[in-house]
Amino acid sequence: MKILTQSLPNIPWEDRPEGCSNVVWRYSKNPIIRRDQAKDSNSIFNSAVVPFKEGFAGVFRVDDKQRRMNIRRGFSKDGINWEIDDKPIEFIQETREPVESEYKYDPRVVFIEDRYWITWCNGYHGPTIGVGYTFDFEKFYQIENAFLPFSRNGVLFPRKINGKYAMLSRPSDNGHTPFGDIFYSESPDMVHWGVHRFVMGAGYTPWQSLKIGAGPAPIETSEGWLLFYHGVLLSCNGYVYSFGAALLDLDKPWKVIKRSKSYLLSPQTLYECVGDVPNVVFPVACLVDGDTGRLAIYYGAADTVVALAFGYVQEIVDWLKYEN
Ligand code: BMA
Repeated sequence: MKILTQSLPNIPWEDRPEGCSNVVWRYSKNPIIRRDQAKDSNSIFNSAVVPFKEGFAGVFRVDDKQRRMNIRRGFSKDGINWEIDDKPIEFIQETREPVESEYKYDPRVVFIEDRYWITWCNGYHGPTIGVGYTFDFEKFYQIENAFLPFSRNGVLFPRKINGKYAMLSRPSDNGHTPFGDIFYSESPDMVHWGVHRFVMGAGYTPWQSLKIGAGPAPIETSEGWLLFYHGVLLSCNGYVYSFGAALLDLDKPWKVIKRSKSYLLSPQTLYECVGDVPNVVFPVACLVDGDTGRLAIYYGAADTVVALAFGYVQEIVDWLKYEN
């Protein structure tokens, strides 16, 4: 199998602990970002990171002490210790008239061709998918929302597919949506989105029975796109967020080759089970080293902190195909 991603020798990493047979394992020093690590922050979670210059850059979901949801920039040398800005990102509007943004949350960042694209859940008469970009993490530009409300979990593929930008999304409602399936859409210009296709829906197995949503940008391998996605189960105490993986067809990513029957990670540690929203692991970013296949998955824990988990692309693909 080939992993069609750049090499990243400085990827954060910790070997699988002895005696652990899980395909994905947690970093022993989790959480890596505390809830109060930025000015006025109530919580920092569901945040996106990418390789940048000699280190890493990121866009962080920081809810402040008024409980306003917004996104801030951060930098890190090692991908583990982060400096996060005091204030939300101010976007320069690249639109005919400014796009309303009542709130911003759950960012994803992916490098495509010449710039870092950012998508997030944008408050525009309800949640929908906001889109912006930066070349240098100094100036940020916002373009039109990709979709009508209500939608969440807008996740771009890291390259054009059949000549078009490609995005996964999850149509929703204005509340704590009790349903949710993943769809695929394409665009010639990042503004006009269409050719919508159903990818996969809630159900299948119990951990993902209520709703599902795409996580980090899919990873290209010769076997297909490796997608991590969250799945939600409704218990007598409320929603429980776990995550698993799927393999999508390279040319027609709405065709699912394989899908997790079991979860890869479910809320089990104290920092995943105790916080503002208990029992949530929510992956939004993933670093990959194309040479070794090492993966560092960044996930929000209990809507309060950021944590890190590790794995190998090859092992996860094998697990999907043969074991799970
Ligand atoms: C979703 C989003 C996520 C959050 C999750 C669990 O609807 O709001 O940001 O992590 O719920 O509360």
